[in-house]
Amino acid sequence: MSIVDQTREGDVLVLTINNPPVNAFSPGVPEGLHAGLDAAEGDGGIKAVVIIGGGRTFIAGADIKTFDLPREQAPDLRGFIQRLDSFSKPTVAAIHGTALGGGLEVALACNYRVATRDAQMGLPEVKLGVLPGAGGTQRLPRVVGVEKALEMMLSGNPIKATEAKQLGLVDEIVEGDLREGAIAFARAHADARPLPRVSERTVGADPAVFAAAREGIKKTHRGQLSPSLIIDLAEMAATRPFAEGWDAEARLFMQAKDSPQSRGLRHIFFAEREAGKIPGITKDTPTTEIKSAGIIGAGTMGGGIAMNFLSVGIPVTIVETSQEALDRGLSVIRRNYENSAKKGRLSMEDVEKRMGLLTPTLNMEDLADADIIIEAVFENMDVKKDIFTRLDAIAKPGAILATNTSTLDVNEIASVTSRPEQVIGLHFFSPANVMKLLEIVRADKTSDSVLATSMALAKRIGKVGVVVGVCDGFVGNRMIHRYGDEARKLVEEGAKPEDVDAAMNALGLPMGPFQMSDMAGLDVGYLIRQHQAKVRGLPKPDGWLDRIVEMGRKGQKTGAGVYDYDENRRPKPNADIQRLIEDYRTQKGIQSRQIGQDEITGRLVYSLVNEGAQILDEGIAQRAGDIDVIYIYGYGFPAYHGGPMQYADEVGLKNVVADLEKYGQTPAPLLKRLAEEGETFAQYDRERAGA
Ligand code: 3H9
Repeated sequence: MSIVDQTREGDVLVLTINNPPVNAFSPGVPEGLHAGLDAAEGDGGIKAVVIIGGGRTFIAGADIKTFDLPREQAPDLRGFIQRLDSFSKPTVAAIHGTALGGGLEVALACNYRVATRDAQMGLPEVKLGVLPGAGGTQRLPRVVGVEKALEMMLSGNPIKATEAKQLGLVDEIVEGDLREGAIAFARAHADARPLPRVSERTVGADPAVFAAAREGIKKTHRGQLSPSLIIDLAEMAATRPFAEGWDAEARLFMQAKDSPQSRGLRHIFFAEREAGKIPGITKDTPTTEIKSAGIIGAGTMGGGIAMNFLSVGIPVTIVETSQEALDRGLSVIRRNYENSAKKGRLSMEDVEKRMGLLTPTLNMEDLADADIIIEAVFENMDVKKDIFTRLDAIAKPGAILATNTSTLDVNEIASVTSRPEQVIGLHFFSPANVMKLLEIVRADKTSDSVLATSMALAKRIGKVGVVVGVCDGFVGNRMIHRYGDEARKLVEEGAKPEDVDAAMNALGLPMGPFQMSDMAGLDVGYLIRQHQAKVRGLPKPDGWLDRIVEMGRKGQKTGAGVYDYDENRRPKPNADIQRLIEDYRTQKGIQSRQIGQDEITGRLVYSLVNEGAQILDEGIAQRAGDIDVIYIYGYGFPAYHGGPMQYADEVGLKNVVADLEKYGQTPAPLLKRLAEEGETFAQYDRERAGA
């Protein structure tokens, strides 16, 4: 089997691409396809050509791994598409699986497209910070209309073959064998002349469509480059000759591809997939099928966790200590589902189906049959130990015993059971039914099978699972504590809280540190600081933020925290708070100074990076990429910056170290070493993976 097989089926030449797993347009593919067209051209007996994917899919796009290669070494997708578009014999794309990006662009340059009913097609380039760069911006609008093409290219989401058929993007749905159907279709159109070519079509559009799209991306893609380039190119498709749009597309594709935003998004694409790989865990590691779940605690966390299971059809038994708490928990779950139904995301029938899978109980013994039990009660070691002692007696052999703790030592929790190998941390993020991150905490004795089952479970319930080790706060919260410390210090030194938040908003985070802590509740951090000081025998903390909490301002839940809140929960700075901060500085003898946005951004992000480097060095995180995935899916760090570690790579680790030192922070040894060696976190990850 070669990378592109040529098979003659009478008067039709079938070119089958064999480049597993997703038939990306890698080196060798264009050469193979050109050879196929040469063969078809040179053989008078061949009347038509079918292009089809071997394995599970048609072409899933350009090979993203080749994006950093010098242009002459990268596979020439555009060159092949240009030839395909002017080919003298009919060409048919036979699509199954997903025709994405360059894959759909190949199909659009064929004269005809046929597809299986379950195939999907789309132009997801925007998700990688680029744009369809092989004719997609010019051809798709000419086929499906400008408005639909913009919707597809700006969302990056694929459409189903049935919709594609209605839109004219697919000529025929093949019900039986795709290959045979495509050959029959090709034969039936072998003599059609002139050959239909999308590049020869024209399309018009109301200028208002582009204005609306430009307005729309301010909300959906704030601060991003490629969406606006996509709109410019769609406008060219509607107003300029094909050749002009095609040339402009090549130029703008390179501009987008070479941007830090695209590097950030590509980094995350691969980091997310790498995060699923754990040394020592293979396809052969045994896993258990999770057919039922038990959850202890029907509060905000427990309820949210339950919804993840119910939504994918896994029955849940939920335990509380009082009927009242149980009823309250159930009604919140129901209300959440009903709200989704009101928004049209779910039918009422689905709501009932999901609620029907939920069994409320006051009796922990009812968890005896559950395949996994997740404890989601408040953060108190004694309570958790008591629960795990009881669970050990109740749960069936082989059941996974998980804790949703965000700070406590999972080893200590596991130690009270007779089966610590079955114990794991599953740290969901609030709201647990929405946030995509799941920190999977591997304790000292957690078995490989429990770990592998938990990773598979994460995928099944639509989460991105990242394996972390045991330490205070694991990866995400341990880093966010350092970030919070730095944010408070910036205000101490002279910045206003709103300036600190504004800097993070400008970076693309939906919330800055104070907006976030007001939402989470200021008393949470306050209690942690008080507790830590007590444990270390230090005096009672008396920061400016502690003083705000002591005024009774605990954040949004009390209507006021660092900010005041109106009925729409919009934060507004408060003059009294500003005075409190100024008085605080005077009392402590701090000379206030102007702090610019760059300094704020740098100090906050580098505090994350510095702690991240330490976490990496301690082996709590497996890879810098894992940390980035955690920050994007758990903390709203913009994906187009690639996460804090990738951000630091872009800035240059030498510069990060210099800035940390300038602002009085001690760089972590690993960070310092990488900076001195001129390395990046990405290189560090690659070297450790042995690549
Ligand atoms: C483009 O086309 C630009 C052009 O317009 C212009 C050029 C001039 N390249 O996701 P999975 C790997 S931009 C290289 O786990 P699934 C992936 O890393 C491209 N590798 O499977 C993983 O590797 P590993 C536009 C790729 O079944 C393995 O394949 N296209 C590519 O859950 C399996 O992937 C896209 O953006 C690629 N294009 O989902 C499509 N795609 O096993 C991006 C995948 O070593 N891809 N890999 O970890 C996807 O959306 C999903 O992978 C897909 C399959 C839906 C196809």
